[in-house]
Amino acid sequence: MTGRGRFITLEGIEGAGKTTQIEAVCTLLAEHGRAVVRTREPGGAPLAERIRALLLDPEATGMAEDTELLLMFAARAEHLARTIRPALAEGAWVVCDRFTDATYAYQGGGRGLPAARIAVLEEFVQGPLRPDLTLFFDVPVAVGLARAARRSAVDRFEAETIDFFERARAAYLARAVADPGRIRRIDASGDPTGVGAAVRAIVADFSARHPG
Ligand code: T5A
Repeated sequence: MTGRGRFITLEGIEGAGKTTQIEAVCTLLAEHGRAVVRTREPGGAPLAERIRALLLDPEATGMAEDTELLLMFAARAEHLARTIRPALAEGAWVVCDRFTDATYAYQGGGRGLPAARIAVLEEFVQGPLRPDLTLFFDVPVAVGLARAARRSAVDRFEAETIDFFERARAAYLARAVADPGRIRRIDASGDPTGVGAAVRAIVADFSARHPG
C-alpha cells in the first residue's frame, strides 16, 4: 500500500469507554479494507512504554508538573518515530487510545499548565502532524470514575481529585467546540451498545469520505 494513511485518536476522561470501543473501530476499518495499526499513549513503542510506567507509577509522587509534561512529549516523540510515522508512511490507518488532546486536557486543564507551553512542545515534537479524526467520549466525571473504580489497581492519575477530572473534561469540551471538524463528541454515558453504534456511524462516514 502506498500514500499516507489516516490518524484517528480516541479521547476522554478515565472510564469514558475508549478502550472498550477501540477494537470496534479497528474492526470496522479493516472491513473497509484498511491496514490498521492500533496503539496507545503514553506508550506505543518499547521506550515509550517504559516512560508510561514511570508516568503512571502511583509511587512517583510529587513529580513536577513540567517533568510530567516533558515525559508525555518524550514518550510521544518516541511513539511518533517508531510507530506512528512509519505506519502512516506505509498507508496504514493508525488508531490511537489518547494523544495530544489528552495533554491539553490533563496537563493543561487538570494541572493548569499554560496551553501556549503545550503548543510549543506540540509543534516541536509533531511538526504539522495532527489527528485527522478524534472521537471524544464524553461522560460525567462521576460516571467515568465509578466505572474506572471497578478495577483493582489505581494509577497516579486515577488518584487525582474530582476537581482535576472536571477541569480535564472542561478542557476536552472546549477543544471539541473549537475544532468540531476534527473532534467528534460522543455521549458516552449510555450502554456500550449504543455508544458503539454512534462510534461506528462516525468512523464509517469518515472512511467513506477518505477512499484509497
Ligand atoms: N495522560 C495521557 C495524560 O495525563 N496526558 C497525556 O498526554 C496522555 C496521553 C493513561 C493516563 O495518562 C494520562 C491520562 C490517563 O490518566 P490509561 O490507563 O491509558 O492511563 O487511562 P485511560 O485511557 O483513561 O483508561 P481507562 O480504562 O480508565 O478509560 P477508558 O479506556 O476510557 O475506559 P474503558 O473502556 O477501559 O472502560 C472502563 C470500565 O467501564 C466499562 C468497561 O467495561 C470497564 O470496566 N465501560 C462501560 N460501562 C458501562 N457503560 C459503558 N458505555 C461502558 N464503557 C466501558
